[in-house]
Amino acid sequence: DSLEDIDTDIITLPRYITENQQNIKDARGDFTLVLNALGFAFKFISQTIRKAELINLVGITGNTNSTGDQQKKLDVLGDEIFINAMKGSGIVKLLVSEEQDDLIVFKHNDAKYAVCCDPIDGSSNLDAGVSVGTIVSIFKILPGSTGNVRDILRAGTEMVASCYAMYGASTHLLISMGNGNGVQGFTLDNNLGEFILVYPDLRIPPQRSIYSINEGNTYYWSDPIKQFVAQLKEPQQHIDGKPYSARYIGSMVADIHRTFLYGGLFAYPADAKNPNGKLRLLYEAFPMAMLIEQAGGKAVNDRGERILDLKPEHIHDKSSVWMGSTEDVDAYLRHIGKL
Ligand code: AHM
Ligand code: MG
Repeated sequence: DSLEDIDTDIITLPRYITENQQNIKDARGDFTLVLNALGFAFKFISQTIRKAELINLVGITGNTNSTGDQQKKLDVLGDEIFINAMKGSGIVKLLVSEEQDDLIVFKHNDAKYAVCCDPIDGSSNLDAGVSVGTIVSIFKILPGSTGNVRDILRAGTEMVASCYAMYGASTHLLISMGNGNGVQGFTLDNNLGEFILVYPDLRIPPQRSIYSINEGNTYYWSDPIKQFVAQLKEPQQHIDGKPYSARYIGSMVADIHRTFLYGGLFAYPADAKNPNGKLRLLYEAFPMAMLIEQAGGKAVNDRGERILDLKPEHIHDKSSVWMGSTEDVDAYLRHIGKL
């Protein structure tokens, strides 16, 4: 590479936000502060995960989190990093974290945003070096509110932004500011310490014969879901008589990231063990549904209802999910008679 090949006019995350400020829902300068704090949290968690193997952080702490899963040291650290970054921004009033039973209310009087997050999603995969991520939804607190749970128990359509960071071979960040602004994909340049725009206006392919589901749960599924998945494994007319391929990492961010780039269908349906599915509405289903829709895809629950129209009753509510390429989600909707 010669020096002439170096692009000196790259678009960093702060630059993207500054240049697109007029298109961002409700955003003045203060939304930039939220994004700066998020960017910092993602970099910090990314570094910590990469260090973890070396300094032997990996292991069970012995505590369990609010959802009863075994909690690992990295979950605790990721959670602390995230909470402190949001607190430090001075602009976030409310925070929901998968790792905290209760809503966190910060003291900043004029803070305007509510953030919901899963600090390290897919953490059961960490020891195997599989990609994990942080998933985030952002709401603006209601006019006149001083910050309480009603600012958060709202339909997904009211999010002002959502994003996820994936800590893989590199650290990727996909973000949507809603309002038809689409999805922007950034990759962390470790030397610069900046997220660089590498996938502007990412679109999800309209169809791809890939399904991503934990088929080990088949026994617990309802008959319509068993039938639908069985059918995917039969020759499909619309794809030259080939059946679908199975891809399941078991780390939502990684499975969704592949779905963004290649297309296909990701699902976590309800089953006899998890009557509302496994994934959390506020910080897993909502942000992913917003990103998927903004990229041209679809996201529904088992009953075929649009995820973003759902409204949680409790901060840790769950939802079944079917999301990804429009035509593949439509195949499910047709199967259940909703299209
Ligand atoms: P977590 O938030 O405790 O990490 O669980 C969420 C993860 C998702 O990343 C993934 O899609 C799903 O759980 C996998 O669940 P399963 O192991 O039941 O297939
Ligand atoms: Mg999770």
